[in-house]
Amino acid sequence: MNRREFLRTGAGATAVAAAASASTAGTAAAAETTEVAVGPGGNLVFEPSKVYVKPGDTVKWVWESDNHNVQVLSTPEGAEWAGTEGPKTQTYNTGHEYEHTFETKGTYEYQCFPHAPSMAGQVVVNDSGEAPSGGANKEADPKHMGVPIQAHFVGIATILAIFVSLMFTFFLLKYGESPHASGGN
Ligand SMILES: [Cu+2]
Repeated sequence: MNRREFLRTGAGATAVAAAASASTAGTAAAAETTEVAVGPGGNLVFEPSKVYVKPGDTVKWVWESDNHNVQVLSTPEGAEWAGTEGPKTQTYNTGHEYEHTFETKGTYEYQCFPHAPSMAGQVVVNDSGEAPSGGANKEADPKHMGVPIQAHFVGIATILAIFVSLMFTFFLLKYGESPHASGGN
């Protein structure tokens, strides 16, 4: 291979690599890994207990105390997730790491079998990888999850009510007295 051929090949390879990385960036936008501490400080919790990720993102559980596992309770339809290896009584100790890449959107529920039901967590896979209402609150209380829709409904109902009463007032002022007034004549 002479120098010119080498340069041409090099340029070609660079172009191919650039194209490949460009198309990779276009299709799989920055897959991320979210860490969940397992039993931090000896507390029987997953921290954070609820995480939001995008399809293709990975959640990595890192054991910070002993005798815990990740037992899957439910997955979205069509999704497969087995949790930590072995039977549900199989536990792992400090330093253990377990990770899973989530592809299917929806809510995944899991618990630590020996410390259930209090030691439990959720993985929510959605397009944004953020909590639904603004994203700031990653620890949204599940009891409040239905509120945004109701809040929208109340807001729309309030606007409608104001509009209707304004229209009522308008027509009352414009036409309201005329039947009585003319009838009185
Ligand atoms: Cu546990």
